[in-house]
Amino acid sequence: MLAKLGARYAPVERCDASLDELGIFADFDEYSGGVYSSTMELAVRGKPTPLVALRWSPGRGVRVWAKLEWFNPFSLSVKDRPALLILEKLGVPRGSRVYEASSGNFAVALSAVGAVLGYRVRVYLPGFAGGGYAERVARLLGAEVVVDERAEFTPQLLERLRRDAAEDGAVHPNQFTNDYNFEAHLRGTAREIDYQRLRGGLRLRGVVGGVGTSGHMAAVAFYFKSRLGEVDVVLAQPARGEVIPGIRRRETGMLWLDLAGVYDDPVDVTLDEALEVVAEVARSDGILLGPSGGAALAALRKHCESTGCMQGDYVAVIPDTGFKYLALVDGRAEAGSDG
Ligand code: E1U
Repeated sequence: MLAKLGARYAPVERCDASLDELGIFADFDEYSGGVYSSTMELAVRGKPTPLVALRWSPGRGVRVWAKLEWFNPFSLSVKDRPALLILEKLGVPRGSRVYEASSGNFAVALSAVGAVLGYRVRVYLPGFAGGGYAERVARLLGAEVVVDERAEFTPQLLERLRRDAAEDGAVHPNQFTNDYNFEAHLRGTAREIDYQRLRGGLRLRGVVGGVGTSGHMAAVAFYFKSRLGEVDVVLAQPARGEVIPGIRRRETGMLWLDLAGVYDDPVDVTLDEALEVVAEVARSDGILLGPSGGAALAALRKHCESTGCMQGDYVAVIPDTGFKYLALVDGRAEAGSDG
């Protein structure tokens, strides 16, 4: 260490070597970008989010690449993309009221963009999201939060939201039916994966993810079916009676899966199965996926075991980080390791 600092004799009181001589500038050009004039610019232009090969694998010959969507700066999730595009296209004037239903991440993304653009945001969350990261972060961002304990999944909040929005003259972006949700992922998430697979020399065999509104996985499936023809699309949904934050069962209503030519039902995954994979990946790769990311990989493993996977590369979209769900992730992972 002392030699690296240019020391001829120890102890060193002063380092005579210049930064140049220390080789600090040797690989200065490896940075590209990284400077943004505002958080909005970072959210729009700070792309692509990383695609990283995992040591974790569902079986021999299958390599999984994780697209880490928690690198989006506002909601630390895949939901920055639709929130930004939808609000841009709506062109809502400053000071307007904006109401939206969400299971968590879209609420945070909208609250963050609303804080920057000067909207009065109100978000409606279903019971299971109450007290979690979304309620607390959205409030910190200045949004009003309504938690409806009776709602088991997000679309059940829409009737009340529409009534309130009509009374208050609020704008309702409606992530569930707004096609800019799908488009944000077609132009963003899917195109980035395409660029990254070409850069990384991937033999892309399949794409994997969970479904809520279906915006991101319908776009990714549509993109790669159009571009490559033969590609496995493996989707995860919670098994009946299970709650996995951010994803829900197909029959609760999703607009874009048919459009994307995805007719097979998603693979059923329990919360325990999802969290088991979260714990496995934490120990194999040192990163903590959110439960829906764990569900996506659990669905891939089931798919490989039942239908068989092609040899080659699968890209899994990981919507957010397990750091948001520590009580959930920690409790189950601990239980798993004890048993
Ligand atoms: O339709 P929901 O309410 O189940 O989810 C919508 C959305 C939200 O309001 O934040 N969340 C989607 C989501 C997510 O937060 C996580 C952690 N994983 C997966 C998804 C599914 O993404 P989508 O593109 O299908 O909405």
